[in-house]
Amino acid sequence: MTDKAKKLRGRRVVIISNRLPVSIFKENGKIQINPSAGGLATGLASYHQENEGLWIGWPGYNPTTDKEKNILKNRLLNEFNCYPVYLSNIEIKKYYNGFSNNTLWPLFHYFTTRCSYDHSEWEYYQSVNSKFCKALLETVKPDDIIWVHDYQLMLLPEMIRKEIPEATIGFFLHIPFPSMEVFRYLPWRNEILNGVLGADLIGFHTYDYSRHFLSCILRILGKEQNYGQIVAGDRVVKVDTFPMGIDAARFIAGVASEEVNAENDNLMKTMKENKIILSVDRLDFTKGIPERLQAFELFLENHPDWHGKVTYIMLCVPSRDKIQQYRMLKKEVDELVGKINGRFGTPGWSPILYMYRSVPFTTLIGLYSSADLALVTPVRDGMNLVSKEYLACQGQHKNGVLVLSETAGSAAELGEAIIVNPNNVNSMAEAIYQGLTMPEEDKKAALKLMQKRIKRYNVFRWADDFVEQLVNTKENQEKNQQRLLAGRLKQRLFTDYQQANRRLLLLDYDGTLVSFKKKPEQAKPDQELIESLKNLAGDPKNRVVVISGRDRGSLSEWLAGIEVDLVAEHGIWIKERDYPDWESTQKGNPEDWKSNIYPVFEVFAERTPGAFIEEKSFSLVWHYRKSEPELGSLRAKELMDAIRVFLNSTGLQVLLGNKVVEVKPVDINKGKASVHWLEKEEWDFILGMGDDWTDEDIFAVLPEQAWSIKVGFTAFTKAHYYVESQKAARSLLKSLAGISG
Ligand code: ADQ
Repeated sequence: MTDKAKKLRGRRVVIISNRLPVSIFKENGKIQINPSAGGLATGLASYHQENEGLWIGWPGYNPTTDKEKNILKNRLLNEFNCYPVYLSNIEIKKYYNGFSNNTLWPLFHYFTTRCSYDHSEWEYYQSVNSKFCKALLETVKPDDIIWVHDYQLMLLPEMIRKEIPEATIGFFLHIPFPSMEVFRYLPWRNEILNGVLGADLIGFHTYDYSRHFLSCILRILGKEQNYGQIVAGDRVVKVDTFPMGIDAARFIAGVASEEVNAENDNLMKTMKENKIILSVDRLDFTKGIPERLQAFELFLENHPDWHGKVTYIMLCVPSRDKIQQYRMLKKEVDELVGKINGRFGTPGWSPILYMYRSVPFTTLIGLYSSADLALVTPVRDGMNLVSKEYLACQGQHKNGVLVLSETAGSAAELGEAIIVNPNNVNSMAEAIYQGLTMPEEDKKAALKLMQKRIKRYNVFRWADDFVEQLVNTKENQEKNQQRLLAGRLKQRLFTDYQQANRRLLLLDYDGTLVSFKKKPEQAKPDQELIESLKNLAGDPKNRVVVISGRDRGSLSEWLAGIEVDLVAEHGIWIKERDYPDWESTQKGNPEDWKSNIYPVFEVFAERTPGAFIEEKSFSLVWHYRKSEPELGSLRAKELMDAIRVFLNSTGLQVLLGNKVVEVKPVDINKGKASVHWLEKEEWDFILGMGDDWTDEDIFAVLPEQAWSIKVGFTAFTKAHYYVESQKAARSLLKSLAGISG
């Protein structure tokens, strides 16, 4: 058994994408089904066959009767392991041409002025996503690994999660994920983000797209990330980068085939000695076709010695031609080609050979392998498989040069290409010249390096990597799930509590007993909390200690009249319930060091809108909860670096808390304060609960059998258990307060 097989343990991978990897057409009244030729389709289809999985999607063809629908469904299932989702004409219009291709596609490619924000199209997008969900539910098996693909189905992961909470779900986006500044234009941005967060693993082609997504999650949904991990309810969702590869071996083998050699011979006869420039794309405004034509025109203008010696073969696949903007682009491209051929062409030479159609695989690799230079210059492209396919086909007949746009995802991997800015027509024209005149040795060296990468990280490695990480993410989630204080575990806690006679409860305040507020002084306890604390503290078997970073004044005022013990400023001040006064655990005059640190805090507060300083008797706190989150955490790190210089041998420490930077004496922490109570008696029930990492010091000093509870999930904590939110922490206390005896 291979490592991969062991990991999957016979589990089926169910791929869901808008289109199935088949083309369907009617010939003499009979339906013909063929595998389709696109990059995603062929690459993933080989993977799909190897794993005997299932592929759910729209077959691109609408049978008119139920009988025909069923026949087609059975054939797709039996011959191709495919399961069709039939879409009506209005659904295709509104969900596919509309919301998918007229809103998400242009927005995600930074063409914000081309976006339409149409509410009825959004409604169809939702209903078609649920149609896909329904289709999945009809055929899914309990152990399946579900892999959702691309921008047409961004709501689907959340929909599946609602129906099958324990499902293993991956999501991969094939197009760019735009920066937050662009994504936030979308009126349904929250719904789209939450939709995707239903997955366990979310994959993008490049690090930049992952970074943009995480930034949107933080800025729009307010969810923090930790090494690409986001807490969504009781699940940790992982975001990572998986640059998609191609089935390189298939292209390499294809180039050597007799059929392709015959294609090459034919082409060479037509082209004579001419150098061949090639471009291959769907006719889409993201592919930069008019800009590329202008660059070629400029190249001919600047280098008349190349007239008659070079032919640009421009292969365009018809795409989305039901959309008006695509029809206009077609017209623009036709006119530009006509203009350039008219301006430079001679009776024996046409500078541009324009083919507007899809071609068979052998013709495609024939062109790839005989082109001296490929112009891959999209203005934006998620990855761009054409660049990789071209390189895979090179080296047998020619050592070709790749001119590649810096805004194609593949530019992150193919640094040895001639990298251009697709809007800079001058530099693209020069890149053409540079590529055509490059010494053979340089071409060979660049090609070798890029080919090595393409062969190694092929589409199988890509898919295996994704699925393996998805399974790992799920396994980690399940381990974490066992620590969630719910069900039987919670019941055991209640029983332990009930049976104990000497109970110690160590409770953090902000984020545990009350939720975070924009201003620290707004976090007063509400009536429900006061009741719970009164009940708990009023039980003679209990000792309840509220351990906080707050100042004495606030705690005394807010918790007045409740029989709790108090710890202020992380342990600088202690107030036992039977004594009227606070006691300091510190000696010395804090004013000496405060006067040095305060001005530094001030400078950082001025440079960070929303940040402010809180002064406590033995500590200084720099708050950034109200600041723009990314700027706030950047400044917090800078501030910590700046402060550390002052702290050498001062007996002070600087700590990063929940949206705060705090400077305080080194021997002060919540753990030390907890020991004061831990050593007081022989407790038979100990519970410590807190949300932030200063509470880790409490968890660290608790005995093994204690109930250490983290509020909110994090992958890194010393606590044995966790509750999912501050609300859950409150409800736990309320339940304990209700247990008598
Ligand atoms: P596309 O925008 O379609 O894909 P691309 O990655 O270049 O872009 O894939 C196009 C595929 O179509 C290639 O496999 C190519 O061989 C094939 N093709 C192009 N012209 C053809 C023709 N005339 N005849 C036959 N076949 C042709 C989207 C994203 C990309 C991302 C892919 C995969 O926009 O950024 O790389 O998905 O994730």
